[in-house]
Amino acid sequence: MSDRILYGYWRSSAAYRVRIALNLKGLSYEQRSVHLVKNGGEQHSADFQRLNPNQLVPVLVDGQMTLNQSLAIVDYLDDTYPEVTLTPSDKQQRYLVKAMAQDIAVDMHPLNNLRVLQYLTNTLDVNDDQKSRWYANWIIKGFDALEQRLQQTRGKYSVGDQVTLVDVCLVPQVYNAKRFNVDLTAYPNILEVTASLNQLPAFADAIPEAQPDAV
Ligand SMILES: N[C@@H](CCC(=O)N[C@@H](CS)C(=O)NCC(=O)O)C(=O)O
Repeated sequence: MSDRILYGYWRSSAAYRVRIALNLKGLSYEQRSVHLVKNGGEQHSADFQRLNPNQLVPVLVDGQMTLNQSLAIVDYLDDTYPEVTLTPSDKQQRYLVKAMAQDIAVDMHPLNNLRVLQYLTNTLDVNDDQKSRWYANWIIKGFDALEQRLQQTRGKYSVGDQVTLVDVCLVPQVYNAKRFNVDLTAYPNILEVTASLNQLPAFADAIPEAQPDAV
């Protein structure tokens, strides 16, 4: 038992980010699964809404602290457990890392979130082909820009040779894109960086299929 609890779901990319960050820092945690589809979605249950009224995973409970929003959680972990930090101390690098992470987590990911896709299908009557085009559109817009930027910033990883918050956001986004069959051949930098990251145990242990609630 750990007094650190991560409420998440194996296929949630935002929870995947937090798993990577916890693993990189060597912090143990108990996982509690919030099934995003079963029974209309457990994220909508009264119990879960007490933890996060926004009805989204992840939520991290760490002692007295209960936090949602994966980027805020990683920030909190960096402040609280600074032995391994995911934002560089150099000011210019630090804000570059934050901006690139937000390019993925703020500008790309929410457009393809489950509730957005469900709204397209269930309320707007969008068909499967249109939904796939919607999905791919936002991946391509985001990855076109990221691919360009990586030409300037990358080393072994997204920004130089240290693992940063950008990497924590990138790997789950690439996982999602592959899951939805988006063609990524135009993004050699993204694919190379992701391949290097996935060799690290902290990333390998966080993959969705390795989680206890994976089906
Ligand atoms: N900005 C939030 C996003 C959280 C989020 O979108 N979580 C998704 C899974 S990746 C979710 O819970 N979706 C449930 C739904 O759409 O109903 C974060 O970074 O934590």
